[in-house]
Amino acid sequence: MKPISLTRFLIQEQQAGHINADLRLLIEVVARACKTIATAVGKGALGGVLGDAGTGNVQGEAQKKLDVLSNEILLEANEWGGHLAGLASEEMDHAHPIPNSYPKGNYLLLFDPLDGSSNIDVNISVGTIFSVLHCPDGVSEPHDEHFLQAGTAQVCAGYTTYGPSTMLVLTLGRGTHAFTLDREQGSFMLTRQDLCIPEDTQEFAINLSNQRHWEAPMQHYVADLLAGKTGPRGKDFNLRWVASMVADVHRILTRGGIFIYPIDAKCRDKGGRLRLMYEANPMAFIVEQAGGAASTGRQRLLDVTPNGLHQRIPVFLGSKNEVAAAERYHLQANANPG
Ligand code: AFP
Repeated sequence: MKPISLTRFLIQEQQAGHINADLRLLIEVVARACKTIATAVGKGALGGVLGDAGTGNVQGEAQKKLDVLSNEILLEANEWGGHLAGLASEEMDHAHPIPNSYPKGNYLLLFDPLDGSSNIDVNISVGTIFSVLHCPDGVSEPHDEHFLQAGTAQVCAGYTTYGPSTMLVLTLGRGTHAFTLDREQGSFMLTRQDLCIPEDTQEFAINLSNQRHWEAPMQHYVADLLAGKTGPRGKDFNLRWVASMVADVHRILTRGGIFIYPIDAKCRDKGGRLRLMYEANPMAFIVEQAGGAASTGRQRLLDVTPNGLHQRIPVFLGSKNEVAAAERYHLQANANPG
């Protein structure tokens, strides 16, 4: 049977009363913007958009030209449609209100316009991550604080991965589904409905070069993974680390695994490496809706109450039994400190 398009999928969701017209429009607009980003990323050196932009973002990170371009593409696509009250991005210091010259809607859109951008110049998959919240009632000019809602408040989350194929992975709170871009038609087509992450895994994703900076429970947990079949876990594990969260999470959604970016001595004063609002929360929603789990190592990630738009957080996500195993090392350490 011919796969249905994203548009038809969203119309069916609206006809079933699961989403309204504004949310359908929002997702269509974001998907269209991601197609534009896919074209720019796909040009590589021919597009004159590789390399550094010569600017820095609020994170203190050097911006790639494609970071800036992707951010502009998402801003321009979403400002005028009347579905949003405001936007927030990894690449912008503060929330971006919808200009008064445009109609406003009731949704807040947060995004990392190009995650993994340090991989751009070496032609490794990168992606766009987005999250949708309700704008609080009575707020017409949303500021940073209006975005600070727990991950459980998300109405939609998704990412696009710009890899060998361009794929959009989406959850509306009723399962997680994958769409593949048909480059001839220019449409995202539903290629995987109700993704289901295997509960157990033998594959973990972590930047092992930080091992000496980890807290004791992390040292212990990973040492037991590396001990393999003859160690406490009784099975061998494989390691994969793309250093592009979208690529690592997409692999885990497809075949299982656990992705970890823990607190370590290098990032402790910042609260972690990955950002809560537009990286960890949308990915946690997507993973939970695919039967996986997402944790800070000590609590469910979606329950965290945000305290800053660019707040960072430790992330453990993927196969739920493996996330639970990693949590046990941390909870046992809490129970028996020292
Ligand atoms: P960039 O967007 O700066 O490449 O960072 C990517 C990322 O936020 C996430 O996608 C990766 O999992 C993680 O950082 C990689 O971090 P390390 O470079 O410290 O391994």
